[in-house]
Amino acid sequence: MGLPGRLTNASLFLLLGLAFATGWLAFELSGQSAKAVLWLHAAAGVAIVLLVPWKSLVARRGLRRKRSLRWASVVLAAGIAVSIAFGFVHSAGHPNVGYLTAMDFHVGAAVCVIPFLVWHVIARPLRLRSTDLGRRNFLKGGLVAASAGLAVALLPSARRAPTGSFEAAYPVATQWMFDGVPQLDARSWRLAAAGKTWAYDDLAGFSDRVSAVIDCTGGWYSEQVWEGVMLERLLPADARSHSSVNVISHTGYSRRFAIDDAGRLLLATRMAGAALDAGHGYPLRLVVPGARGFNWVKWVIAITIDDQPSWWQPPFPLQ
Ligand SMILES: Nc1nc2c(c(=O)[nH]1)N[C@H]1C(S)=C(S)[C@@H](COP(=O)(O)O)O[C@H]1N2
Ligand SMILES: [Mo]
Repeated sequence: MGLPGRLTNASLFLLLGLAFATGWLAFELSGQSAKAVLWLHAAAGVAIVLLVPWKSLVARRGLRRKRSLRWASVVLAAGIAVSIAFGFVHSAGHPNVGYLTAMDFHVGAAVCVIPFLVWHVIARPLRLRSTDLGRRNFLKGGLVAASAGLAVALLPSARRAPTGSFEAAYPVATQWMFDGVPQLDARSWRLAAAGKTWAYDDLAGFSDRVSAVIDCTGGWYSEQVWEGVMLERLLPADARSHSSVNVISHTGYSRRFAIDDAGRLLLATRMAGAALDAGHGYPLRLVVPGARGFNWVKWVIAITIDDQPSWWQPPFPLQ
């Protein structure tokens, strides 16, 4: 069963685009809404693997032509191979590889190949012809897509959380990227919330309780009982006339939320009945039921409300 090289190339390009788009989107989603997106993501990965025999014919022909920058094509192929391999490692149930997680390698390699992929399609443009899109090739494409979709059902990750995360014993501390763990002293710590200042003991006196799953994009989740004060209680009565609420960490890390979502945000001083420890955000951390871990700002020191739209922030934290 042959596929024309041109069609193989165009399909791979589309599949890589799909894998990138669904990968990033899945990082923003949690719970059931992530499921379909991750299914597509995994199926795109499997389909790329299924196309390797055809692509290797194309690539062998290309390499023989000794064009300039051949090494860049090799780096691109190797990067994609590493990313996909660690995607399978994660889905097969091996969260950690040395100090890093399989997800670190999976995402890291994918991000590194972006410039190489852009270069590749500029230097070796796709040349699809209308004759490539005949009925037989559509059937072959459908067969690849169906096999990929079925293969995903066989992956162990299909039987985990909808995000593919493992249920984990709660790790010591997980950072998005570069934040350190500040050692804060609750006696001098203050929370500035929309014009009012709160001391730790004021907040520790509340006992609003929420059971919620923290699901980190690194690939683990844990359900815990969080206790503290519903954020809305600290806002002025007219808060709802504003658009968004910004929750800011001692480290400068911050996340913004629509004011209509403020009602489900909890500022926690305790987890599982005990005061938070430094790694988990002591003295105060945000709990955002239904949202990925990177929204759960730790070491909160300030809360502001304003009229900027809630999406007025980088889609992912930058630190
Ligand atoms: N200030 C700050 N808050 C943060 C982070 C960070 O790097 N800095 N990482 C986030 C990420 S990615 C996750 S998954 C959770 C992890 O919380 P934990 O360390 O209590 O498990 O904290 C979030 N809050
Ligand atoms: Mo995370």
